[in-house]
Amino acid sequence: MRVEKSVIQEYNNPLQNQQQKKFEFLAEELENAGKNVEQIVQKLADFQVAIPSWALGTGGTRFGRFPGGGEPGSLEEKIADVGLLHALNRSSGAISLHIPWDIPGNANAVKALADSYDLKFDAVNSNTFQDQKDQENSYKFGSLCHADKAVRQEAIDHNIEVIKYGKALGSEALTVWLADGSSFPGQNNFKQVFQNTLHSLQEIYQELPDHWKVLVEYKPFEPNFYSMVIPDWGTSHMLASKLGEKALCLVDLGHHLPNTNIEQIVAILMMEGKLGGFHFNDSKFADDDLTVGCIKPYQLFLIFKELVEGMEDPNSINPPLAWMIDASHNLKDPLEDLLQSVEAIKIAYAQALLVDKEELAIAQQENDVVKAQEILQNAYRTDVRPLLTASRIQAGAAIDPVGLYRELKVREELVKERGSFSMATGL
Ligand code: PSV
Ligand code: MN
Repeated sequence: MRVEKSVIQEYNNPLQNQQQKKFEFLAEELENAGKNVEQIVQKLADFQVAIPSWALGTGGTRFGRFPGGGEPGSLEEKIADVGLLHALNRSSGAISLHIPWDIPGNANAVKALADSYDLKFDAVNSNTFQDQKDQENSYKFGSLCHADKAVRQEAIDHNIEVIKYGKALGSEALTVWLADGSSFPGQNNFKQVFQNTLHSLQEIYQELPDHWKVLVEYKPFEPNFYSMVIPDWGTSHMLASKLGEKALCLVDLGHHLPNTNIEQIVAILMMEGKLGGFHFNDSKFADDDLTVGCIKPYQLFLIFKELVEGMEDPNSINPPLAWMIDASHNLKDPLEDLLQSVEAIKIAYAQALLVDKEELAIAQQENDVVKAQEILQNAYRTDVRPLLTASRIQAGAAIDPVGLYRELKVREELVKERGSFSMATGL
């Protein structure tokens, strides 16, 4: 199913007037406060966040999975789903693949298909956290960290193969997330598994094309509960520094213990030029994989405030970031959930763009804690949605992407096309 531009235009026409009024009201207020509204709307229109292939199907917990039907069963169908999202919001212009589930049979044809939806290929993800049917060794006790060189080699080769697929599709980054670790004291030698991981990553790094990056993701627990080989940003940073310039840290919002100050991590990594990418989601407890912004929208705003500060700093040494949603949907239609997530990300971005940096610097200099809080909360409490809508109209997206998705009965159409029992491959 494809959503044509004319359908979007027809949907927008009757809504445009009301939107214009809301936009003018807000724009005037912001212009009076010295903001460049046109520039903000342009930034929002340009903002793109990648969709991972594994977020297009219904996830589950270990207690069950309740698939909603019409899920994409092939790489081509996954691309079509992201194409749908991008047509509706014009902000989901990239797909992030997971190997081995998304191996492109004919890379040129897959690229052409993605092109027809105006999609790029974001970072490619390796998977050494499960065993595949044709695998010689088992990752049960680790992959890149494993005590046995043969297992490490198999995991290294897999990552190199992932780079090969990514190259064929025009991707420019490899994301490595390792489930490696131990669940019992004494199971692993902490130093040994770190060294093994470093040496394995060094071998992968050597195969990285010059213009590529490798993003090292960390996670404090799960599936291993006593120790993870890369549990935190410090370890990720240590590995990325030892590997070299093309290695950067990846922050996944769900990969922190409760109450971790993620915005501080973001600020410091960007200061060091070592923040490479971002996985968005939200959580109540840990890696809950909930819709972005559904639990802690203020935290998301504070993170974006640091991201914007880093991105807009002319002296920043941090490279451009790879943005991605990394979520799982147990209850909602995955595509609706993704539309909500993209919206939440753009809202936080818009709010962060409203922070008065100069005023904040003065308040900080004067230790005026009250003023500093007022400045942040003024930005956060601005209803920026008319700016987002304006950016969507500018980019040719639907004024209300979820509204149009429902009006077009997209899920029903997908169920008709693919059946009620088609299940997405991946996680
Ligand atoms: C691990 O929890 C993770 O966040 C990593 O990014 C994986 O690649 C992704 O989930 C899907 O398995
Ligand atoms: Mn992740």
